Amino acid sequence: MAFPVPARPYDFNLDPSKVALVVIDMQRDFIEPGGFGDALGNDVSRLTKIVPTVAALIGLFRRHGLPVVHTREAHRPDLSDCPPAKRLRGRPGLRIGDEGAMGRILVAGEPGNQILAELAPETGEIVVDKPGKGMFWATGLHEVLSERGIAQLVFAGVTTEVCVQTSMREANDRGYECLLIEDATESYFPEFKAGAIEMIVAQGGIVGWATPLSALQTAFEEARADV
Ligand code: TIU
Repeated sequence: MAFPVPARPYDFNLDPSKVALVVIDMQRDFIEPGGFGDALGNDVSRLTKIVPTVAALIGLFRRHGLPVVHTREAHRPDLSDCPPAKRLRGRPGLRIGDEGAMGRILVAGEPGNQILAELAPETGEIVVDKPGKGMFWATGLHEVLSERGIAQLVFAGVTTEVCVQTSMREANDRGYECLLIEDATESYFPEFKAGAIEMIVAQGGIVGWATPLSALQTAFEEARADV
């Protein structure tokens, strides 16, 4: 049975039979010193603060037996899926594919590319390596979700205005209803996080909905969602 989750710009009607949680790029590369986020000149410490909230959100979905999807921004070791326009962008201390403090930057299988141990995927959960900022580009994820009848996505992860927002916009265009958990996402730039959330919910929810984790938890409790 669907139930309402108080959200902006208005209640999100959550249907447990067709919802999945998507946790975007909670990988060491973005959250720990020596990774890609650090190489781009960012203060990565802001991002560690949401880890307990993301863990609680994952726990909520697991307790209710609902699907969880984890993504990583990851390139093949030969970088054949990394366009030069992406690799050569800016003047970072280290580029994608270079050897960093946690192995090769944004390369699949390297230590820095692993999801944080506290948020590690469990057996049976979907793990997607994505070469782009969005989770649908070159991943086949839409087909996987469609086969399972997933039509609603709850979003968490980093960074709000880059990979999270890009993935939400891609999802919105593919017909998914998208709910962002505001305190389970973060940016290196607080004003960009705030701005991204406002863009998402503006114009009647042009991209989707947003709400804090506490509102989602309470809604599950009140619905006694026994799924
Ligand atoms: N730099 C930045 O804010 N983000 C990324 O490069 N990737 C993700 O957001 N995952």
